[in-house]
Amino acid sequence: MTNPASTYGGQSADVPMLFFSPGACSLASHIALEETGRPYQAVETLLSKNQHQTPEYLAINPRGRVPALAVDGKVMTENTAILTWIATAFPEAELLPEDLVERMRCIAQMAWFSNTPHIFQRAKFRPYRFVDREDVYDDIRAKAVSSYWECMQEIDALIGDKQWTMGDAYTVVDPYALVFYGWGTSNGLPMRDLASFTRHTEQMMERPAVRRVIEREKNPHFWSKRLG
Ligand SMILES: N[C@@H](CCC(=O)N[C@@H](CS)C(=O)NCC(=O)O)C(=O)O
Repeated sequence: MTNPASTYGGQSADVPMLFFSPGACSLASHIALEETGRPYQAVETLLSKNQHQTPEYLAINPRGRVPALAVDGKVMTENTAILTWIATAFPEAELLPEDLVERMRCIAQMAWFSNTPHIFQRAKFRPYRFVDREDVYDDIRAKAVSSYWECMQEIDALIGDKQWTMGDAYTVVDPYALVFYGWGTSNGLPMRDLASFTRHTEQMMERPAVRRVIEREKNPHFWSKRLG
C-alpha cells in the first residue's frame, strides 16, 4: 500500500512536505520552514474549498486540520510540535534557545497560543463546534472577540520592549505570534493600538523569509495590505 505521507496528489516527498492553507495558523510553520533555508515542499490545502476534508487529506491528518508536516513517510500535526521539530531538526537556523528552561518557555508560549487565542478565533468562526443552539451564536462570537482582544493585549505586554517575542533572539514563537496579529486585523480589532505587537509585526515584514511566504500564500491577512 502506498504511504499517504510519501506521495500526495502525485507529488513525492523526499523533503518535508507542509500542508497549509492561506490565512490559517499554518502560516507559522510555513515561515519557520522558509527561515531554515532548507528544501521543503509546501502543499496548498484550501480550507475554503474543503480540501482538508478529502479522503486523501484525511489519510494525512484524520482530524482534517492544517498544518500537517510529512517527514520520511511519517506525519506530525500541531503547530507547537511542528515548530519545535523544525527548530530541533535544523539547529543551525537557531530558531529556539539552547538553554533548556528558555526553550521550554518558548514551547509553553506556543501551547498557550494554540489553547487560548486560537480557541477564541475558532469560537468566532465556528460557534457550531461549541453549541447547538444557533440563537446563541452571536453571544458566543461577541465573547470570543472580546476574549481574543484580551489575548492580543497580553501578547503586546509580553513583547514589551524586547526585540522579539521571547527576548533578543528570533524564535519560532515569532511567526506564530504573527498569525494572531493578522487574524486580529482581519477581525477589525484595533491592532495598531498595540505598539509593541505592531512593531513586532513590522519587523517580521522586513524578514525576507516572511515576505516570500506571504507572497507565495497570497496570505489574505497581509498580502497587498497595509498593517492595521
Ligand atoms: N491545535 C492545532 C489547530 C489546527 C487548526 O485548527 N487549524 C485550522 C486552521 S487555523 C483548521 O485546519 N481548521 C479547519 C477546521 O476547523 O475544520 C494547531 O495548533 O496546529
